[in-house]
Amino acid sequence: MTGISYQIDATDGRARTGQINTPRGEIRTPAFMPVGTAATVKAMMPSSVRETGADILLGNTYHLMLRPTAERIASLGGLHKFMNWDRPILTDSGGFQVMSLANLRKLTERGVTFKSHIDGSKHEITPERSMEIQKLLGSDIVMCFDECPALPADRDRIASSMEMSMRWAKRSKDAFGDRPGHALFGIQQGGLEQDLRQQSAEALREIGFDGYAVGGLAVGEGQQAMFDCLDYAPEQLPQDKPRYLMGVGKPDDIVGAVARGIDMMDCVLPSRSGRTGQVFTRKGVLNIKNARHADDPRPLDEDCGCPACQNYSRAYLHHVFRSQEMISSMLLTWHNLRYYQDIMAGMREAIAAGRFTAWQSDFHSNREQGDI
Ligand code: PRF
Ligand code: ZN
Repeated sequence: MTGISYQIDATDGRARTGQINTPRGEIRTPAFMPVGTAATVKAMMPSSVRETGADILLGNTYHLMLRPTAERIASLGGLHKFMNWDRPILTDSGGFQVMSLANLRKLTERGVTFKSHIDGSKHEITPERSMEIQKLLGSDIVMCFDECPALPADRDRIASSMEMSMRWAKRSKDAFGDRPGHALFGIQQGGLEQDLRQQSAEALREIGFDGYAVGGLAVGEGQQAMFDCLDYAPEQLPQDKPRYLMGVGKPDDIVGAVARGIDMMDCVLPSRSGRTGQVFTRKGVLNIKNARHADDPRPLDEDCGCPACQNYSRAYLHHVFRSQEMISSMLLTWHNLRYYQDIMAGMREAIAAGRFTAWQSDFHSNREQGDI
């Protein structure tokens, strides 16, 4: 029915490795999806994003419907052609971005109305309209239209929000219909309440999806609370379908999530940090703006194969960052995305070999050495 299949090749503890097969190519899991909000992964050519090891990008309904509009992208041949990325694209459904970015938001059973953060114009997204927009974009993996409160929030608020998101999930599925070659993912909500997460998982299973996201985390609860939730949430979802943790996270969040049964993630952190001078390395985080890098001939990370590390010193990267040269964003983003993809590749390999526990110990001990 979907033309998209998921196959688990190996498991190690609760961690899994496998692949999602789509007509636009395979997605090796666990997968990290770079964020291409405005039809670009900022500061990167699509070919470079591919060179970092990405199999799939994330795009955003909210941003693209406002500018340049989904209809314009459709008339130009769809998002893949528009941005020159021919591999899979997953699109988020818009509700989460409306709640974090838009003005004068009004949430009703029907959907959400809001004013654009760009020009103040008025818009509405309903589950039906979100499915229509994601279809116009030509998204390969479509997300249900959902909603969630920032944490901490009252249990009553979390429960009623989850229940509405489950009604919206049904409307999303009905509006999505049958689209061979395209997948629709449900999104579990329920905050940090185990019973609400269970109810949400049951509602989604009943409707039936091609994959399942854990939503409503990384919204202010902190890493330990998120991990406590991930100790049960993924196992409430079907075993034989991909599980996607939305909007996560830092490198250690990603490793902890994979250890708890998550197969896909996305986050702006590696790309956004690349533009603010924050660099992720095997030994931890450094800020290239810091004066201590001004005379340093070493690469960012001795073990990284990216163009920033192969061809440039920390001193050069410090200089171009301080001079606000565009190549600074380009090189630092490339490095951070490559580092994230190297983590994913390392985890896939370790899970397949049954040595994921040892891999995690190495990952953490490398980062504790200090003196980056
Ligand atoms: N729902 C949707 N998108 C999201 C989230 C969610 O809960 C999150 C939560 N971390 C990030 N992006 N639709
Ligand atoms: Zn590098």
